[in-house]
Amino acid sequence: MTDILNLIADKLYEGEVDTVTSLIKDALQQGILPEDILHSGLMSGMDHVGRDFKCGDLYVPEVLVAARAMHAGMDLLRPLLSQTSAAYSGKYVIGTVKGDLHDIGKSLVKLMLEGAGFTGIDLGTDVTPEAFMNAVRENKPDIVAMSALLTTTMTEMKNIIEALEDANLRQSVKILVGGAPVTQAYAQEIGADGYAPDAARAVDVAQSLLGNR
Ligand code: B1M
Repeated sequence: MTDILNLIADKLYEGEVDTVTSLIKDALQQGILPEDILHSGLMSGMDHVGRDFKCGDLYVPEVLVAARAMHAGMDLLRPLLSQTSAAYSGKYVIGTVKGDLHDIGKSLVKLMLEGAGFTGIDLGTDVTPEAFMNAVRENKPDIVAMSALLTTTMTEMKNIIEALEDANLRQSVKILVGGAPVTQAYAQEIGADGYAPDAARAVDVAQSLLGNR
Protein backbone atom coordinates (compact mmCIF):
# COMPACT_ATOMS: atom_id res chain seq x y z
CA MET A 1 0.00 0.00 0.00
CA THR A 2 2.75 2.49 0.91
CA ASP A 3 4.50 1.89 -2.46
CA ILE A 4 1.61 3.16 -4.51
CA LEU A 5 0.95 6.07 -2.11
CA ASN A 6 4.61 7.07 -2.30
CA LEU A 7 4.41 6.88 -6.06
CA ILE A 8 1.34 9.14 -6.07
CA ALA A 9 3.26 11.64 -3.90
CA ASP A 10 6.29 11.49 -6.24
CA LYS A 11 4.23 11.89 -9.42
CA LEU A 12 2.30 14.79 -7.89
CA TYR A 13 5.64 16.44 -7.08
CA GLU A 14 6.58 15.98 -10.75
CA GLY A 15 3.23 17.41 -11.86
CA GLU A 16 2.26 14.33 -13.87
CA VAL A 17 -1.48 14.78 -13.89
CA ASP A 18 -2.39 11.68 -15.94
CA THR A 19 -0.12 9.38 -13.97
CA VAL A 20 -1.45 10.72 -10.66
CA THR A 21 -5.07 10.10 -11.69
CA SER A 22 -4.37 6.64 -13.04
CA LEU A 23 -2.43 5.68 -9.88
CA ILE A 24 -5.33 6.90 -7.75
CA LYS A 25 -7.71 4.69 -9.72
CA ASP A 26 -5.34 1.72 -9.19
CA ALA A 27 -5.10 2.48 -5.47
CA LEU A 28 -8.88 2.62 -5.15
CA GLN A 29 -9.15 -0.69 -7.00
CA GLN A 30 -6.69 -2.18 -4.52
CA GLY A 31 -9.10 -1.16 -1.77
CA ILE A 32 -7.02 1.69 -0.35
CA LEU A 33 -9.23 4.20 1.44
CA PRO A 34 -9.74 7.61 -0.23
CA GLU A 35 -8.69 9.29 3.05
CA ASP A 36 -5.34 7.45 2.94
CA ILE A 37 -4.81 8.38 -0.71
CA LEU A 38 -5.51 12.02 0.15
CA HIS A 39 -3.26 12.20 3.21
CA SER A 40 -0.40 9.81 2.45
CA GLY A 41 -0.40 10.33 -1.32
CA LEU A 42 -1.58 13.76 -2.45
CA MET A 43 -0.91 15.82 0.68
CA SER A 44 2.42 14.17 1.28
CA GLY A 45 3.47 15.09 -2.29
CA MET A 46 2.26 18.66 -1.78
CA ASP A 47 4.23 18.92 1.49
CA HIS A 48 7.36 17.95 -0.43
CA VAL A 49 6.55 20.64 -3.03
CA GLY A 50 6.10 23.20 -0.22
CA ARG A 51 9.46 22.36 1.35
CA ASP A 52 11.35 22.58 -1.93
CA PHE A 53 9.53 25.80 -2.96
CA LYS A 54 10.57 27.37 0.32
CA CYS A 55 14.24 26.58 -0.11
CA GLY A 56 14.27 27.63 -3.76
CA ASP A 57 14.60 24.17 -5.37
CA LEU A 58 11.23 24.63 -7.10
CA TYR A 59 9.82 27.68 -8.85
CA VAL A 60 6.28 28.95 -9.41
CA PRO A 61 5.69 27.13 -12.76
CA GLU A 62 6.65 23.77 -11.22
CA VAL A 63 4.48 24.45 -8.19
CA LEU A 64 1.59 25.30 -10.50
CA VAL A 65 1.78 21.98 -12.34
CA ALA A 66 1.97 20.13 -9.02
CA ALA A 67 -1.11 22.08 -7.86
CA ARG A 68 -2.86 21.03 -11.06
CA ALA A 69 -2.09 17.38 -10.29
CA MET A 70 -3.34 17.92 -6.72
CA HIS A 71 -6.63 19.30 -8.05
CA ALA A 72 -7.04 16.45 -10.54
CA GLY A 73 -6.53 13.99 -7.69
CA MET A 74 -8.95 15.81 -5.41
CA ASP A 75 -11.55 15.87 -8.21
CA LEU A 76 -11.35 12.07 -8.38
CA LEU A 77 -11.60 11.63 -4.62
CA ARG A 78 -14.24 14.33 -4.02
CA PRO A 79 -17.33 12.17 -4.72
CA LEU A 80 -15.96 9.45 -2.44
CA LEU A 81 -14.93 11.75 0.39
CA SER A 82 -18.09 13.82 0.34
CA GLN A 83 -20.40 10.78 0.25
CA THR A 84 -22.13 11.24 3.52
CA SER A 85 -24.91 9.84 5.56
CA ALA A 86 -24.34 12.66 8.03
CA ALA A 87 -27.37 14.71 9.03
CA TYR A 88 -27.60 18.32 7.78
CA SER A 89 -25.12 20.37 9.80
CA GLY A 90 -25.47 23.90 8.48
CA LYS A 91 -24.72 26.25 5.62
CA TYR A 92 -21.33 27.81 4.82
CA VAL A 93 -19.83 30.43 2.58
CA ILE A 94 -16.13 29.82 1.95
CA GLY A 95 -13.40 31.67 0.11
CA THR A 96 -9.72 32.57 -0.02
CA VAL A 97 -9.28 36.23 0.84
CA LYS A 98 -8.51 39.14 -1.49
CA GLY A 99 -5.04 39.09 -3.06
CA ASP A 100 -4.54 35.39 -2.37
CA LEU A 101 -4.70 32.73 -5.10
CA HIS A 102 -4.00 29.64 -2.98
CA ASP A 103 -7.02 27.37 -3.19
CA ILE A 104 -5.99 23.83 -2.29
CA GLY A 105 -6.42 24.12 1.49
CA LYS A 106 -9.69 26.00 1.08
CA SER A 107 -10.98 23.30 -1.28
CA LEU A 108 -10.01 20.62 1.25
CA VAL A 109 -11.90 22.41 4.02
CA LYS A 110 -14.94 22.62 1.73
CA LEU A 111 -14.66 18.92 0.89
CA MET A 112 -14.52 17.92 4.54
CA LEU A 113 -17.39 20.25 5.49
CA GLU A 114 -19.56 18.64 2.80
CA GLY A 115 -18.62 15.18 4.06
CA ALA A 116 -19.90 16.24 7.48
CA GLY A 117 -23.31 17.37 6.21
CA PHE A 118 -22.67 21.06 5.52
CA THR A 119 -23.86 22.65 2.28
CA GLY A 120 -22.77 25.95 0.87
CA ILE A 121 -21.17 28.28 -1.59
CA ASP A 122 -17.52 28.45 -2.64
CA LEU A 123 -16.57 31.99 -3.64
CA GLY A 124 -13.19 30.84 -4.94
CA THR A 125 -9.96 32.79 -4.47
CA ASP A 126 -9.07 36.50 -4.30
CA VAL A 127 -12.44 37.24 -2.69
CA THR A 128 -13.07 40.85 -1.68
CA PRO A 129 -14.81 41.85 1.58
CA GLU A 130 -17.71 43.11 -0.57
CA ALA A 131 -18.09 39.71 -2.23
CA PHE A 132 -18.12 37.96 1.18
CA MET A 133 -20.67 40.49 2.43
CA ASN A 134 -22.94 40.08 -0.60
CA ALA A 135 -22.75 36.30 -0.31
CA VAL A 136 -23.79 36.48 3.35
CA ARG A 137 -26.66 38.81 2.55
CA GLU A 138 -27.94 36.63 -0.30
CA ASN A 139 -27.34 33.15 1.10
CA LYS A 140 -27.76 33.62 4.86
CA PRO A 141 -25.10 31.06 5.84
CA ASP A 142 -24.46 29.89 9.41
CA ILE A 143 -20.69 30.03 8.90
CA VAL A 144 -18.30 32.24 6.96
CA ALA A 145 -15.07 30.31 6.37
CA MET A 146 -11.99 32.23 5.23
CA SER A 147 -8.63 30.91 4.13
CA ALA A 148 -5.35 32.83 3.73
CA LEU A 149 -1.91 31.44 2.90
CA LEU A 150 0.14 34.61 2.82
CA THR A 151 1.20 36.80 5.71
CA THR A 152 0.41 39.74 3.45
CA THR A 153 -3.20 38.63 2.82
CA MET A 154 -4.24 37.25 6.21
CA THR A 155 -4.92 40.84 7.27
CA GLU A 156 -7.84 40.84 4.80
CA MET A 157 -9.72 38.62 7.26
CA LYS A 158 -10.05 41.56 9.62
CA ASN A 159 -11.38 43.73 6.77
CA ILE A 160 -14.03 41.13 6.01
CA ILE A 161 -15.13 40.98 9.65
CA GLU A 162 -15.31 44.79 9.75
CA ALA A 163 -17.33 44.87 6.51
CA LEU A 164 -19.80 42.39 8.03
CA GLU A 165 -20.00 44.51 11.20
CA ASP A 166 -20.62 47.69 9.20
CA ALA A 167 -23.42 45.94 7.29
CA ASN A 168 -24.99 44.67 10.54
CA LEU A 169 -24.43 41.10 9.36
CA ARG A 170 -21.73 40.06 11.83
CA GLN A 171 -24.15 38.76 14.49
CA SER A 172 -25.92 36.48 12.01
CA VAL A 173 -22.88 34.30 11.25
CA LYS A 174 -20.03 32.44 12.93
CA ILE A 175 -16.62 33.20 11.47
CA LEU A 176 -14.05 30.45 11.01
CA VAL A 177 -10.52 31.24 9.84
CA GLY A 178 -7.49 29.17 8.85
CA GLY A 179 -4.52 28.79 6.57
CA ALA A 180 -0.81 28.26 7.17
CA PRO A 181 0.12 31.69 8.64
CA VAL A 182 -3.07 32.04 10.72
CA THR A 183 -3.00 31.19 14.43
CA GLN A 184 -5.49 30.92 17.27
CA ALA A 185 -4.08 34.16 18.71
CA TYR A 186 -4.55 35.97 15.41
CA ALA A 187 -8.11 34.66 15.10
CA GLN A 188 -8.89 36.05 18.55
CA GLU A 189 -7.19 39.35 17.81
CA ILE A 190 -9.37 40.00 14.74
CA GLY A 191 -12.58 38.84 16.41
CA ALA A 192 -13.15 35.56 14.57
CA ASP A 193 -15.25 32.94 16.37
CA GLY A 194 -13.04 29.98 15.54
CA TYR A 195 -9.70 28.87 14.14
CA ALA A 196 -8.60 25.50 12.84
CA PRO A 197 -5.13 24.40 11.78
CA ASP A 198 -6.34 21.84 9.24
CA ALA A 199 -9.40 20.74 7.30
CA ALA A 200 -10.44 17.94 9.65
CA ARG A 201 -10.34 20.23 12.66
CA ALA A 202 -12.18 22.93 10.69
CA VAL A 203 -15.16 20.56 10.64
CA ASP A 204 -14.93 19.97 14.41
CA VAL A 205 -14.75 23.70 15.09
CA ALA A 206 -17.63 24.44 12.67
CA GLN A 207 -19.80 21.82 14.39
CA SER A 208 -19.01 23.15 17.82
CA LEU A 209 -19.60 26.80 16.81
CA LEU A 210 -23.09 25.81 15.68
CA GLY A 211 -23.73 23.83 18.86
CA ASN A 212 -23.93 20.55 16.91
CA ARG A 213 -21.65 18.82 19.41
CO1 B1M B 1 2.52 29.95 -2.73
N1 B1M B 1 3.31 30.44 -1.02
N2 B1M B 1 2.88 31.73 -3.43
N3 B1M B 1 1.82 29.26 -4.38
N4 B1M B 1 2.56 28.25 -1.96
C1 B1M B 1 3.22 29.46 0.06
C2 B1M B 1 1.95 29.66 0.86
C3 B1M B 1 4.54 29.77 0.88
C4 B1M B 1 4.44 29.38 2.36
C5 B1M B 1 5.75 29.10 0.19
C6 B1M B 1 7.07 29.44 0.88
O1 B1M B 1 7.70 30.37 0.53
N5 B1M B 1 7.47 28.70 1.83
C7 B1M B 1 4.70 31.32 0.64
C8 B1M B 1 3.99 32.22 1.65
C9 B1M B 1 4.94 32.91 2.61
C10 B1M B 1 4.16 33.73 3.57
O2 B1M B 1 3.52 34.67 3.23
N6 B1M B 1 4.22 33.31 4.82
C11 B1M B 1 4.12 31.46 -0.75
C12 B1M B 1 4.39 32.54 -1.63
C13 B1M B 1 5.43 33.54 -1.16
C14 B1M B 1 3.76 32.68 -2.88
C15 B1M B 1 3.95 33.80 -3.93
C16 B1M B 1 4.05 35.21 -3.36
C17 B1M B 1 5.20 33.39 -4.75
C18 B1M B 1 5.62 34.37 -5.81
O3 B1M B 1 4.88 34.67 -6.70
N7 B1M B 1 6.82 34.82 -5.64
C19 B1M B 1 2.69 33.64 -4.82
C20 B1M B 1 1.50 34.46 -4.31
C21 B1M B 1 0.32 34.36 -5.25
C22 B1M B 1 -0.95 34.92 -4.62
O4 B1M B 1 -1.65 34.20 -3.94
N8 B1M B 1 -1.21 36.19 -4.82
C23 B1M B 1 2.44 32.17 -4.65
C24 B1M B 1 1.85 31.38 -5.63
C25 B1M B 1 1.61 30.03 -5.52
C26 B1M B 1 1.06 29.18 -6.66
C27 B1M B 1 0.01 29.91 -7.50
C28 B1M B 1 2.24 28.79 -7.55
C29 B1M B 1 0.56 27.91 -5.90
C30 B1M B 1 -0.95 27.94 -5.54
C31 B1M B 1 -1.75 27.12 -6.53
C32 B1M B 1 -3.15 26.86 -6.03
O5 B1M B 1 -3.47 26.93 -4.86
N9 B1M B 1 -3.99 26.52 -6.98
C33 B1M B 1 1.33 28.00 -4.58
C34 B1M B 1 1.50 26.92 -3.68
C35 B1M B 1 0.92 25.60 -4.13
C36 B1M B 1 2.15 27.06 -2.43
C37 B1M B 1 2.58 25.98 -1.43
C38 B1M B 1 3.81 25.30 -2.03
C39 B1M B 1 1.58 24.91 -1.09
C40 B1M B 1 0.21 25.44 -0.60
C41 B1M B 1 -0.75 24.30 -0.57
O6 B1M B 1 -1.61 24.17 -1.42
N10 B1M B 1 -0.55 23.39 0.41
C42 B1M B 1 2.89 26.84 -0.13
C43 B1M B 1 3.99 26.24 0.74
C44 B1M B 1 3.41 25.45 1.89
O7 B1M B 1 2.29 25.61 2.30
N11 B1M B 1 4.24 24.63 2.46
C45 B1M B 1 3.04 28.19 -0.68
C46 B1M B 1 -1.38 22.19 0.57
C47 B1M B 1 -2.66 22.57 1.34
C48 B1M B 1 -3.43 21.30 1.64
O8 B1M B 1 -2.25 23.17 2.55
O9 B1M B 1 -3.23 25.41 1.88
O10 B1M B 1 -1.82 25.15 4.01
P1 B1M B 1 -2.79 24.59 3.04
O11 B1M B 1 -4.12 24.20 3.81
C49 B1M B 1 -4.06 23.49 5.03
C50 B1M B 1 -4.09 24.38 6.29
O12 B1M B 1 -3.45 25.62 6.09
C51 B1M B 1 -5.55 24.46 6.62
O13 B1M B 1 -6.10 23.22 6.18
C52 B1M B 1 -5.31 22.67 5.12
C53 B1M B 1 -4.87 21.24 5.49
O14 B1M B 1 -5.87 20.44 5.93
N12 B1M B 1 -6.40 25.51 6.08
C54 B1M B 1 -7.52 25.88 6.75
C55 B1M B 1 -6.33 26.22 4.91
N13 B1M B 1 -7.36 27.04 4.83
C56 B1M B 1 -8.13 26.86 5.94
C57 B1M B 1 -9.33 27.45 6.33
C58 B1M B 1 -9.89 27.04 7.56
C59 B1M B 1 -9.26 26.09 8.35
C60 B1M B 1 -8.08 25.49 7.97
O15 B1M B 1 -11.04 27.53 8.02
C61 B1M B 1 -11.85 28.31 7.17
